[in-house]
Amino acid sequence: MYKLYYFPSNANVAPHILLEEIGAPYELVLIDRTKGAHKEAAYLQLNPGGVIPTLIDGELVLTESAAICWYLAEQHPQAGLVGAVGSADRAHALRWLMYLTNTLQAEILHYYYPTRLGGDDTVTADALKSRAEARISGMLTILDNQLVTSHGPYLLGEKFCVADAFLFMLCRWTRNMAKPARDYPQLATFVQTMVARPSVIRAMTQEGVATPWV
Ligand SMILES: N[C@@H](CCC(=O)N[C@@H](CS)C(=O)NCC(=O)O)C(=O)O
Repeated sequence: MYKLYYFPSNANVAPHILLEEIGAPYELVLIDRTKGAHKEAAYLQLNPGGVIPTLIDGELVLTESAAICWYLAEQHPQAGLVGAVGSADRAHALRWLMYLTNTLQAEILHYYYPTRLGGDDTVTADALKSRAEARISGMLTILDNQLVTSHGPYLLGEKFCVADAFLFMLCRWTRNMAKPARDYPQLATFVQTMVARPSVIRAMTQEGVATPWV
């Protein structure tokens, strides 16, 4: 049985949705960030960076949310979360998953943790935060345009893929920004479609996340 270490609404949301899509048995293990549990020795042995999430599958200990998503999709081909090896659909699913994790997710982390880059000076932190928000806006526009290209409601078109769970998680993280993902025309349809998916409803409810989710 899979074990997913999580904290509500953290980077575990995408793998959690995919576990629900797949229907495989799994256990959720709360890592209480409010008590610093993600920096305790026992968790650091699993996840040396002390970040959430971590997936356990037997002997395998896997960190990095996007890698966990990809692993789950590959382990359960019947769930249809990635196309066949060598297919264009698979290449595009990986392309968008990579874009989301190494571009948009990275920038969102700058928005939430500006002092990590700029130190404790509040003027610098505010400037970094606002710069990050402007860059995030450009990235959301690229994603919105992709949903035009694919004809939606998902990144690759009518068929839900592994990257859509990740996109939903990041859309949620923009919810308090001046122009959140839900205010972009195609992303608005995307998030509405996602919040109606049973896998999303189950994952968000299990994590105890209050509505509205995005
Ligand atoms: N690249 C990592 C980033 C994970 C990450 O930053 N998780 C946040 C929660 S969303 C965290 O644990 N932050 C605690 C910290 O940075 O100390 C992944 O995608 O798994």
